[in-house]
Amino acid sequence: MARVLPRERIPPARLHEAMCYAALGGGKRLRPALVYATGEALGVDVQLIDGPACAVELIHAYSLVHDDLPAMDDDDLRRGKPTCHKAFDEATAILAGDALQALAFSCLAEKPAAGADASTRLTMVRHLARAAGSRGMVGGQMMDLEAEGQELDFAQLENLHIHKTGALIRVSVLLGALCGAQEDDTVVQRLDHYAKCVGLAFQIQDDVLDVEGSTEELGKNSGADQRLRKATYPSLLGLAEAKQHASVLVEEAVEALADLDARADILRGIAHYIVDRRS
Ligand code: GRG
Repeated sequence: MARVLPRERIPPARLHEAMCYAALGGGKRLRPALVYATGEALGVDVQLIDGPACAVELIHAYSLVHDDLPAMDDDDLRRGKPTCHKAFDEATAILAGDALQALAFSCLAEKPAAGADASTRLTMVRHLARAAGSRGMVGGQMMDLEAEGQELDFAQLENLHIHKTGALIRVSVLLGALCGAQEDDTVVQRLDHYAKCVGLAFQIQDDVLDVEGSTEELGKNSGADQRLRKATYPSLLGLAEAKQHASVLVEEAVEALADLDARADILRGIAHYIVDRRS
């Protein structure tokens, strides 16, 4: 990530500083971990997966910068530090997010991934664009904004999160898989099922932590969902049932990997980590 980001001192320095601040300032790195772990499960040399791994994390970093803006969630704390627009200013944060998104696609186009010929790289670009755009994450964010103060039923809430959080998690696994297999291989379908389950479980745990976690543990303000009157899994199902639902999804995710050998253990570990994590 540090290698692909522009140097902070190169003009426009303030923009480059804001990009590095947003992208290199911590975080769990879940999405790139999924890209690497999926490659590992398929026997791909993980050293060769940096391009897609950086691409998904850069999209994620941009989404957090924009999500924290006053026009969206209006948050002042992210990863234990002032949000990008607080550390810089709103206009710089918007531009930094825009530039991080563009950089993500250049990582796929310019940095050869393992086994990725030009046509596979084009497939990766197509999938990432869809997952990040209006039929994926950004579409989910729009649904989220429209749902503020509304009552959602379970299917509507799930659909929102399949887009807002799930799409990027799902494409992370897919990009890792494309480094070692063809799009229509059965193993890719199984990995995709794993990713769908893990994406939803991740969001449920995120909702649970927003209720149970402290601002200090999370590195972001806890209780934000209630303040913004957002529909969440705990508000819809209750805390205990939300946790139970997440555990069932994790089991389903691990089952989807049944045909894979011990090289898929990191993916199995990530599935469990998703619901055990405290931040
Ligand atoms: C603004 C274009 C745009 C999209 C925003 C992803 C997203 C869509 C908003 C983030 C808001 C949020 C709290 C979503 C819930 C799940 C989520 C993505 C949490 C943050 O991801 P983590 O926990 O963050 O992986 P770290 O900091 O660990 O990388």
